Amino acid sequence: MKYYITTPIFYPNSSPHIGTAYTTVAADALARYHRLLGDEVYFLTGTDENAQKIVRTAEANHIDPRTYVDGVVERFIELWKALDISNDDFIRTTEVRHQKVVQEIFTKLYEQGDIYKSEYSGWYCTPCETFWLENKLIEGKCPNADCGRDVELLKEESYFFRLSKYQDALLKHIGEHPEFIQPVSRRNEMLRFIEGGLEDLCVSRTTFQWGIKVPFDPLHVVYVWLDALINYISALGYPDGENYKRYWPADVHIMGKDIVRFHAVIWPIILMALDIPLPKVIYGHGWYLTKDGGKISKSRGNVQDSFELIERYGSDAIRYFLLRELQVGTDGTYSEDNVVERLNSDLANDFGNFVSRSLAMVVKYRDGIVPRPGQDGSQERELKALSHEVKKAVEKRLEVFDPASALEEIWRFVARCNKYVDETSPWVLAKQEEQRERLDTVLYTFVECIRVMTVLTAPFMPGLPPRICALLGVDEGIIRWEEADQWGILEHGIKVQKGEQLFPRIDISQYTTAEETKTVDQDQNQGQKETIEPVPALEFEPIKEEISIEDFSKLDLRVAKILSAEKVEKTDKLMKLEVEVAGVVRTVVSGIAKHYAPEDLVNQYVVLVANLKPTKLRGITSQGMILAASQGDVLEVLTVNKDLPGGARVK
Ligand code: ME8
Repeated sequence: MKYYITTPIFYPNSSPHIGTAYTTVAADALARYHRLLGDEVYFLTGTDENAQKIVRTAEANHIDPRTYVDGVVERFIELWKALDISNDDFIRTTEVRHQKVVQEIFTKLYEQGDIYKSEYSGWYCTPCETFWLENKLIEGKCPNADCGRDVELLKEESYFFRLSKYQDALLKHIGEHPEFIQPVSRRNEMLRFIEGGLEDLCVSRTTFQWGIKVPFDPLHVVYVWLDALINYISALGYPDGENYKRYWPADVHIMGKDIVRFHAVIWPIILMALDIPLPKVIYGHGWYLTKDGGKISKSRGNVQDSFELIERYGSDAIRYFLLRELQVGTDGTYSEDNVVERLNSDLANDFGNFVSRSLAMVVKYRDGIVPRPGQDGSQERELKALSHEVKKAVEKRLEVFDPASALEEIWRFVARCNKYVDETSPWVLAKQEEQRERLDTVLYTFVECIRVMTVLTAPFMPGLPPRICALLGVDEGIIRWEEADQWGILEHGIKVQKGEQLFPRIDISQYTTAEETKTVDQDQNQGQKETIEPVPALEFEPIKEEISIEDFSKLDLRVAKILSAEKVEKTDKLMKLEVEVAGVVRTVVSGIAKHYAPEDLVNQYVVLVANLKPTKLRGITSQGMILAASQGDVLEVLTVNKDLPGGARVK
């Protein structure tokens, strides 16, 4: 069986974050699961680069869009690598292979009359890259529930795509294929939306030139969504490529609920107009929200560095958290505390502990040699029956794209394994010679339980099979889905090792104190805390009261580029600065005028406290504060000399 699965192609207008990572990890788990089933899988992800917002962000950073996207795309590729994403291809919409297909399709649709030229007069939301009719706006702003930002009035000559012509055919398709849009809540939303009437869609822009040119009218660039959706077939080499013939139609397009509308309306209509089969499923998952309920998103700036998280907790733990926490059809809450909680309870206590306890007993009672088992008792029979039940349940859950429930099922088995250790009490059996065979059965069952757990979790935590196989002294060929619930797969006589904890428990407070007060046990001061020489108290301001890492993390420090500087009239201390940070220009009033001439500051990259409440100084609203070091009469503004753009985080 072939299985073609895709993620959205993400806008590289800033680095990927934990929300973007969710979709990609979910698609990866499904791709890995299907590979384990023996399916021929093609897994596609990539980046959507021809958007107006890319032009805007690049302009704000004073670099050309191409250089800008090249840098950010590199971050996406690195993150997917760090998260063990097993995509078969990565498509960039700035690649010629994609542009060629978009141009061919645009021309074909124009020639057959599905695209026509007219004039667009209406509104555009650049953050959402969406056209809006006046009557859809809410108080003059973008009506998208998660956006609500300013829209711009557009009046330009444009090409239009006849969505309206295909409305009935689309409704018919959705009616006949209840599985087409999932979960059902999204299907209902889409039905209501389409039944409300489809307007023809504006599919070209003339007010900027970044993008794919309309081949027969190069003043126009193709509207980013028409261009982006085509990636799912251009990457396969549509119309003649072998991969296209082999893998299309897609088995599932996975995405967040925000963009289901584009995939459930524009995309099927493009395909219908081209007379190409439609994808089998469009699946829209919920969002990861922060603790205070806001969506994690680039534009809200509430994004935590994913690389840091992976380094701290490991890719498997982050993958596990992301997949376990977002329940089907709802939104999930992301916070680092929640990650630690899941890691400690599910991974360290339940999974890791079972593996280390049981292997330690094989080492202790049988020198690490897995013994030949005797007859099963009722506990082994119960375990085996549960493994069949759980494997079936996982398959069912994954058929409906629900990794959270699949993991919940697997943890029923993990919990049963832990209970088995307590019930069988090998430490008691080990004291009774007549129980030798019973202990052999229990120890053998332990390692088989580890194998079952490893196969079942392999799609979700791909880092585990190599680690566990190394502990068991076997090759990764034992990771076979169809054998997950068969028993007696591992040969007796193999030699196992206890190894290190798979998931060491994390103590978040210890983690932060360890960072703050480094103990230097490795060198000659073994075990002693680093001591700081006391400093003459009078000369320096006393060090302030301790704060927690949480308090510190409330500060949003950013690199900011000084665009202009002028002294504030009638003061000798204040300087008015215009700084550029994350594509936005802000005014900051700073008490540095005695120490700098304005021309010394322009073009310097400084550190800005970006989330300080604005305040008025001499009638000027100051939006933040720049950092400077000072002692006595000396003051120096902190500057950043490496090539970092305005907007880069300082931590
Ligand atoms: O929309 N929780 O790109 P995009 C869960 N280029 N998922 C989240 C999330 C969150 N907080 N934030 C983002 C685009 N996502 C277009 C797609 S496809 C032909 C073109 C995920 O960079 C989720 O999958 O804005 C969402 O749909 C996607 O990122 C939006 O990514």
